[in-house]
Amino acid sequence: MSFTIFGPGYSTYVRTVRMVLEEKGAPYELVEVDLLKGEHRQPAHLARNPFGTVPAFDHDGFGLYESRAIATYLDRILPGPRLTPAEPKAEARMLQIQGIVDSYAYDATIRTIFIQRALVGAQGGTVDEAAIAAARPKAELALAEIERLMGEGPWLVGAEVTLADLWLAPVLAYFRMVPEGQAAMAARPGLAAWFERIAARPSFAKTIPKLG
Ligand SMILES: N[C@@H](CCC(=O)N[C@@H](CS)C(=O)NCC(=O)O)C(=O)O
Repeated sequence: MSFTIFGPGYSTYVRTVRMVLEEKGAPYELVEVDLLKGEHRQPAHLARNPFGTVPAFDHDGFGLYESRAIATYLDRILPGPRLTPAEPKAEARMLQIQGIVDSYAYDATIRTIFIQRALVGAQGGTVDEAAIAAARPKAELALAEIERLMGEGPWLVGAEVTLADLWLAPVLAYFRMVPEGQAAMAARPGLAAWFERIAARPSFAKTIPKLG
């Protein structure tokens, strides 16, 4: 079996799919598609994914895009610990947290706050403080909800690591690098403790992006 992920190692969603493969102990190839150079809008990548997002994925000629589809497929076909709970309520909780990350947390924490502070600001551009101010309560609500839903833990959906953990970890890894993320995490000790646990897993350590 040959798995290929197309996208940059610094993308949060690419990292999530890589973490799935690392949790399963499956080898894969990462083919760089650099967003900063606009390679995701070039014909070669649009042929894999006409929406121009990353990751795209290939398994022995079976092409896929959309991280949930890729991760669920890998979880189904690969041996190793299941990353989707069998119990219906736990599975629903996992899907709910994936939905919160996709629909609310990612836009506020990464697309707005992290990109403004860590990319625009760091490169001497004019930081859009109004956009950050508008995104901040949305980011905080998303994290508060995930912490509430997590309950006792130790993982986001109970006793085992699931796709929900792999959805949130790369997002918080970046958000913690900017002051708004540090403040949000300081206010959420349950989530901060969860982050230390997920960051201690080999799947996290093996996928740390090379920045700069
Ligand atoms: N719905 C997509 C979202 C993926 C996504 O937003 N990826 C970001 C990088 S982390 C991206 O491709 N950004 C470039 C763009 O939107 O033009 C998925 O689940 O795979």
